[in-house]
Amino acid sequence: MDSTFFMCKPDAVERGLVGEILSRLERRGLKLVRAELRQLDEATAKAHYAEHDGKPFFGELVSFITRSNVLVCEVAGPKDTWAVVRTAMGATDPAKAAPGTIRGDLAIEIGENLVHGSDSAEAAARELGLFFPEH
Ligand code: IDP
Ligand code: MG
Repeated sequence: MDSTFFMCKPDAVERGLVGEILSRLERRGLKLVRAELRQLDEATAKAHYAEHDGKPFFGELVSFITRSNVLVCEVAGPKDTWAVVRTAMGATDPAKAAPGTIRGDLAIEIGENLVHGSDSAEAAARELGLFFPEH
């Protein structure tokens, strides 16, 4: 099995959409390997989103992702799981995300786009290491 990192963001937990979101991944045939609700501290949020440091939305992004619990997950599938998950998530801007995707069906604002998924095999390894260092 091939694993990726996936996160239900604070808006997903606050809106009670975690079950709906995980259900979509499970119905697709993906497996939940581990999952934990936690409130991210600022250092972890900044490390996770380091590639966006310096962009105009970085401060807003860090305060959003740390404002309440997220569900951090390891999700596994037969191959290229990061890409399968990204397709299921839809475009970053929910207003432009296709119907049938998580963001396209359940969100509308870019700053409240419900989910995170690693964007490459390398990012999946890095992010799983950041959030589940004991494994
Ligand atoms: P991704 O989540 O689809 O990988 P990225 O470009 O990596 O998208 O951006 C990371 C996160 O930063 C997005 O999911 C979104 O929460 C936030 N973000 C990206 N662009 C904007 C923006 O223009 N305004 C506010 N938040 C943004
Ligand atoms: Mg990204």
